[in-house]
Amino acid sequence: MLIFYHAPQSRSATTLWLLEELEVPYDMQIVDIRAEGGAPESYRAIQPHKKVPAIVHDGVTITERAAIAAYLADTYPKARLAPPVGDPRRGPYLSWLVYVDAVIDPCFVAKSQGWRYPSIGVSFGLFDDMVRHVENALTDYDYAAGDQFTAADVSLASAIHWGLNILPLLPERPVFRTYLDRVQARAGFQRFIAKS
Ligand SMILES: N[C@@H](CCC(=O)N[C@@H](CS)C(=O)NCC(=O)O)C(=O)O
Repeated sequence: MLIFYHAPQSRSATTLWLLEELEVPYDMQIVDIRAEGGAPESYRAIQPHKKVPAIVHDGVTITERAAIAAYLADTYPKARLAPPVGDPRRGPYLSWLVYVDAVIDPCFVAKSQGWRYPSIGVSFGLFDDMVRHVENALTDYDYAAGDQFTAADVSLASAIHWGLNILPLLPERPVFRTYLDRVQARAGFQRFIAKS
């Protein structure tokens, strides 16, 4: 039994897309994070900061989007969205999965808030370094972890989409657009759009 806690047009959309790529059954619970005062206090028992996404799988609660993605992709290997232990793509895959939430997301927040900070001593580093890293990676390879679409691409493409089209604060790069076109042509993405 898989319960998915979601709020439309939020970071949990990434998890919704991943679930549609995996093609597994789930029970979606909408969390009203935009209510006055945020989500209900009772939801804190699932997510301590009252944020989405969260999942409960067979009675076990998993929070943090990157952890949820890694957990789901490993739990449902039939979809082949996680290179297995021993596969040389496993390292890059995990690095990108975490990089999206540990570096890209806070870089977006810092940029949108107009924060100024030194390059040394801030864990997520500088926005321009992040842009260069993502551009270089997508110039070298079709997908985050190389030649194969993985759960890391769901996260990376979601971040690029938000950065280019929603916020928007990511500079235009041809590889960002061709990458989005490539991953958004997938049937899993179309199923996700139909459920959004
Ligand atoms: N570190 C969390 C962040 C999730 C997050 O920021 N979720 C936002 C949605 S965009 C949220 O639930 N916000 C509601 C709130 O802050 O009360 C994760 O990666 O899962």
